[in-house]
Amino acid sequence: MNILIVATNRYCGPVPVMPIGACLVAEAAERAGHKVRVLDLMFEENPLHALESELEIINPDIVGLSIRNIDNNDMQNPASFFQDLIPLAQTIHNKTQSTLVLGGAAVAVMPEELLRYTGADWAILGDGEVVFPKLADSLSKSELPCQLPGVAWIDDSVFRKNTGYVARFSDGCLVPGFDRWIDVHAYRSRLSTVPIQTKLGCHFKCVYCTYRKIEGYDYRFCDPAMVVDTITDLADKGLRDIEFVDNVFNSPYDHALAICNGLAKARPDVRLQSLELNPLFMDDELLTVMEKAGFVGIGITVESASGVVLGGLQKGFTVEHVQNAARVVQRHKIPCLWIFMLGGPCETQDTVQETLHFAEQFIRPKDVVFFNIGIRIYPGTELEQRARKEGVLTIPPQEMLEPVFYLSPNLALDWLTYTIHSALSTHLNYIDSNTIGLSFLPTLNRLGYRLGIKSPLWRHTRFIRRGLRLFGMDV
Ligand code: B12
Ligand code: SF4
Repeated sequence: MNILIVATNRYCGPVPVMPIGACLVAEAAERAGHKVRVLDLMFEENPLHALESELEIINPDIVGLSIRNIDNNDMQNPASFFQDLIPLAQTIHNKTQSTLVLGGAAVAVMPEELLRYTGADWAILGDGEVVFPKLADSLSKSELPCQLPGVAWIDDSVFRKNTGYVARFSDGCLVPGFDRWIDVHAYRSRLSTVPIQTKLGCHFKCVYCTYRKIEGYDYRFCDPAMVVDTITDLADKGLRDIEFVDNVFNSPYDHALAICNGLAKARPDVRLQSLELNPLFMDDELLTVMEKAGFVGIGITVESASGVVLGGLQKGFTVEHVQNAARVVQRHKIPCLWIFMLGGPCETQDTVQETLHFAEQFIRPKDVVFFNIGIRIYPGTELEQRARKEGVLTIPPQEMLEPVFYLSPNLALDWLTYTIHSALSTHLNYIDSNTIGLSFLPTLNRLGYRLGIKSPLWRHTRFIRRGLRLFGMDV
C-alpha cells in the first residue's frame, strides 16, 4: 500500500523534538512491504501546501497522523495544538480516498476525543511500529482491523478500543534511521537531541500521570548491550547529543546501571542527557558511572519538597529521598535541572515555602531550578476524579482537549505566581514556564548552535539570564 506518515508537531519549545515515533512507524511499515513517505511539518512554512504536494506525489491509501502534543501543559501561557489537525484532516479528505489513522503520545492520552474531533477512521494506542503494519495489512485485504490489540475507533457513535500492549524491542529496533525520513540537520542546528528509549512502562502511580496510558504499567526492557550498540552506531553517524526519553530513566535502577556501565566501558564519543530521574534511585554509584558514560546533564523530577504534597501526588518517595538525591548531586560535577510542579493536591502557602526553602538550602547555584505552576488534568487520571470532587473541574471529558489545570483550592494563583516571580528575580538559576515559552528561545537555540554551544542550553541559564537583563529584558 502507499502510505504517508505526517509528523504534525510544530512546537519548538524548549527545543524542537525529533519525531522518533513517526519515523519508527514509517520504517516498520516499509519493512512490512509498503511504500512509505514521511512529511515532517516541524519546519514547513506552509504545512497545508506541503501536505497537498505530498498527497499528489504518493497518492496514499493510508495517511497516518502522528500527534505528539495536545497542548503545551502550561497554565500560565496555555497554547493548544490540537486545532491544527482539522485543516490537515480536511485536506486529506478533500484530496484523497485514503484511510486516516491517528497515532502518537497525544492519541494514547485522549483517543476518543481526538477520534471524534478529527473524524479519523482509526487510532492506534501505543506501539505504532507493531500495530500499524498489522492494521495496514488488514486494510490491504479489505478486512476491518477491529480485532487488533491497540486499535481504537468510533463505531456508530460509540467509542471502541482493544487494549493490550504487544512485546517490543524484540527486533532490536530502538531508533530509526532518522536521516532517511527527516531533516536531521535542521533539528541539530536548533540544539535538539536524538531521542532513545531503553524501556517502556512505569510502576509508579502518580495521580496526574498519563504515561501508563501511553506505555502501560508493566516494564518492557531493551537489552542494555543493545542500547550501548545503538548509541555507538549513532555516535559513528555523528549523532552525539543523545537523550534518554524513558518515563523514568533510573527505574528500575539495575537496568539503568547496566546501560551506564556498558557505555562507560565502550566510551562512545557522546553527550548524554536524561531529564527523567527519580530521587528514589539516586546514589553515588549511579552518578559516578553516568559521568563516565558521558552524561552532560540530568534532570530530577521531584515536583515538590513538601512531604504533604508528595503524598497528595502519590509520588512514591519522601522528602528524605529528595534531600538525599540533592546530597548525592552535590558530590558530583554533572549539571542538574531540578523540576518542580507547584499547586498540586494538598499544596498550601506553607508547602510552597517548604519547596522554596529546599531549593535555597540544597540546590547548587550552578544547577537550574524549574518551577511549573498548576497541573494539566487528563481524563481517566486520579487527579481528574479529585478535581471533580473538589469542584475544580466541572466540564465533561470530551471538552478536555482544551487544556484544564488543577490548582489546589488552598492556594491563590495570584499569590503563587507572585511568589515564584519574586524567587526568579533573586535567583538567576531559577526558571519557569515563561522562560521555556519565550518567543525568542528558538532564535537563542540557533544562536547557541552557531556559537558552538553544546546542548543542554539550560546549563547556561545564569549567564543567559544575566545577559538578557543587560539588554533590559525581565526574564
Ligand atoms: C521525553 C519527553 C520529552 C522530552 C523530549 C526529548 C527528545 N529529545 O525527544 C522533552 C523534555 C524535551 C519534552 C518536551 C515536551 N513535552 Co514531552 N514527553 C516526553 C515523553 C516522556 C516521551 C516521548 C518519547 O519520545 N517517547 C518515545 C517514542 C518512541 O514514542 P512516541 O513518540 O510516542 O511514538 C510511539 C507511539 O506514540 C506511536 N506513534 C507515534 N507516531 C505515530 C504515528 C502513527 C500514524 C501511528 C499509528 C502511531 C504513532 O508509535 C510510536 C512508537 O511506538 C512523553 C511521555 C510518554 N511516555 O510518551 C512526554 C509527552 C510526549 N510530552 C508532552 C508535552 C506536553 C511536552 C511539552 C509541550 C512540555 C513543555 N511545556 O515543554 C514539550 C514539547 C516539546 C516539543 N517541542 O514538542 C506530553 C504530550 C501530550 C500532551 N499533553 O499534549 C507527553 C505525552 C507527556 C504528558 N504530559 O502526558 N518531552
Ligand atoms: S514516575 Fe513519572 S511516569 Fe511514572 S507514574 Fe509518576 S509521573 Fe508517571
